[in-house]
Parts: sequence; C-alpha cells; structure tokens
Amino acid sequence: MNTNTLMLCAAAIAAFASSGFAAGTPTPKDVPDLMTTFGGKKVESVEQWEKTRAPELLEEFTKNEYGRRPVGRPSNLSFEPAEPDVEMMDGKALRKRIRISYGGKYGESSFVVTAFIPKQEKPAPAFLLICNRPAAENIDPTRKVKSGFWPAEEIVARGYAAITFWNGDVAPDIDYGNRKGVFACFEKPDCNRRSDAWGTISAWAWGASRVMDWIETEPLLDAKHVGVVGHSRGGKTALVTAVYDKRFAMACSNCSGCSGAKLNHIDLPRSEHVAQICKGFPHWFCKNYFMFANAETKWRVDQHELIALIAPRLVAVVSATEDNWAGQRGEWWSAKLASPAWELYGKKGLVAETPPEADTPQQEGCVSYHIHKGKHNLTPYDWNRYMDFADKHGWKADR
Ligand code: GTR
Repeated sequence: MNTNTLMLCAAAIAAFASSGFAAGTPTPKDVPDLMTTFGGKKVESVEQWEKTRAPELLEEFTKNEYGRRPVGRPSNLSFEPAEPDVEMMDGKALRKRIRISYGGKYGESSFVVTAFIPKQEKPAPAFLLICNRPAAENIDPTRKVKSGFWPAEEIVARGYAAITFWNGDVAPDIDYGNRKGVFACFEKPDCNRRSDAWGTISAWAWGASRVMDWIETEPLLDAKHVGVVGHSRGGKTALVTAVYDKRFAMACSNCSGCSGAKLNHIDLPRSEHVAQICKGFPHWFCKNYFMFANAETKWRVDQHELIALIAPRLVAVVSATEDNWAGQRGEWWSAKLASPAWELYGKKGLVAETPPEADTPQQEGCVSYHIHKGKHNLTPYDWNRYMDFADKHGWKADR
C-alpha cells in the first residue's frame, strides 16, 4: 500500500473515530487501497494512475459488476426533432424534444430526450437527469404536471439547461430488458448471455452517453459543462455514466446506496448488501457480480474506487437521513476514500474529516457531499446544491 495513502486513510478513519460522529457508528475496515495496484505497486503519479491503476480498476468493475457493452456509439445513430421546438416557461426556455435513433444487427430502437434550454446569449451548461421514476409524473414535457424530482423551472431559472430521458426507453427495468430497447438491437433474442455481458445500469448509462452525443451537436448547449444526475438506481447509473464517458464534467449520485456510492467495507447491517441487490435486481448487473453475494468484502475492489475513476472531474454524493437502506455512512466514506485520486491531480477531493449534519453541504473540493433531512428522494434542495457546486466551479462564469 502507498504509505502516504495508507496514512491518509488511517488518519481519516482515526479522525472520525475520535469525533462525536463515531459514537455507535462503525468505521470502514480492511478497505482495498485505492493507490496500490493489484500487483502491489504504489501509485504516486498521474501517469501511473492513468496508465495502470485506473484501467485495471475499470476492467474489474466492467468484468465483474456492470458488464461489457457490445456497442459504443452506433454508426447509424441519428437525431431528429420529435416535436417542433417551442418557447415555454413564460418565454424563459426553449423546449426541444429530440428522438435519438439507432439500430443493430437484431433490430432498431429510439428514445426521446426532453431539453429545456434557458434563453440566453451563451451556450448553456446543463444537467442531464436519468429518470428512473414514472415519466408522466416526473418529467412531463408539457409542464402541466410538476415534480420536485425534476424541478425544470428552477434549473432553468439558475441558468442551466434541464435535460432528461426515461431509463425504461433505453432498457426496460426487468429481465435484462431483452424485449425492447438497446439489448434487443445488439443481442440475439434469448441468447445465453455471457457472464460478463452488460446489465441495465450500464445500458442506461450508454443511453446517457447517446444523449451527450446529441448535446455535442446542439449549439445552444455547452457540452463541456454537463452534469449527469440520477437517483437511487439512477444514482448508481450516474456514477457509471461518468466513469465510462469522460465528456461528462460532473456526476451527481443521489441516494445511490449499494453498488452505487456505498462502501461495502463498513458494517451497516440495516443497509442493502450485494446478496439482496442481486436477488432483487439481477438484471442491473452482469452475472459475474453474483459471486460477490455475501462476499463483497472478499472482492479486491470497493465502490470508492468506482468514484475515484471520475477524478479529476466533479462528483457529488448525496444521502438522506431516513435512508438507512442506502447506508448513508458508507456513501460518505466512499466519497472520502476516493479523494486521493483528486489529490494526485493536485486538487482536493472531499474536504471534511467527519460526515456533516443534515442539510450542511461539504463542497470545498471537487467531491461534494450532503445529506438531506428526510426520505430516500431527489428533491429541489438536492438540485440546488448540485447547481451551487457547478456555480462554485465556474460553470457559468467560465464560458
Ligand atoms: C431499491 C434497491 C436500491 C435502490 C432503489 C431504487 O429497492 O434496493 O438499490 O436502487 O430500489 O432505485 O429506487
């Protein structure tokens, strides 16, 4: 293990243990060291990180958790208006609805993305929500139905474009979604899937990348400043999106819990574990992941290393006080223990020694954390903290 990192991790864990927060709260144990390669070499430079450590971690997560994608950007990918552009929100936004179409060896499919772009001179920075809740109630393009899950009006009022698509249009949230969407185009129906074939989390993240393909073509949008946002299964997907697609400048992982931001190497008995998630939602992952059911702490990686793969870009991790299932302390610890990756780049990761009180964001570095008071949910409070974080990093000034 890299001595510096070891000392940093040990110091972080010790500082925590001596703080008030520690009372009755477990601390991480035997966490795989981010800055030591599988071959036992210490990682001390960006070059070593980028050439060796990051690729081997990425391969480990690909092969054993989220699966391999049979396709990247399809050569026949196309974008066309699904409806004419229209001014909305009292003339403050232009709404675009774009159909993104693609086809593979076994079929064709498409999905529609909705974008509210603030009317302003310069290209707008944006937040892309991967919506995992019923579309009609949460991402209504007519805005007759409004939901705090996607407060598009507030996002536009702060100078950001609000963009979204429904995850089920890319891959249905069931049985590897093999009947519709992307799996049906690139995988033979009823084929015996390989043990490292992608699951729906990776497929949804693939969909987010296709939206980025469109964003790059849209002059009203600033493709260099796009945050990908998701809640719960969508929060896991937001991390995976940014890990596999470096064009996203920020990932916002809201209440993502097990197989998202939550660290496994911490004893949080009320939180979800790999055995439960694999039983409840096997299609989210590749089959290889099932071997870590009841054995996640025997795996040579943990979820803080997934977050670290987003460095040096921005990451926001969010928990909810009433969301023990997501394992709030484990989410904070992942954010903390991922931070040495930013330090390699001469940046700060999560600047904090202990988890914060509710509604008190920790946003000094490139890794942001807050825990909102209340339930497992994505709320306007969270959105505003994501936008504060982007503001702090000059997403508007800098254009
Ligand atoms: C839960 C699942 C979690 C979380 C959540 C959601 O039932 O156990 O991992 O992702 O669903 O996506 O709403």
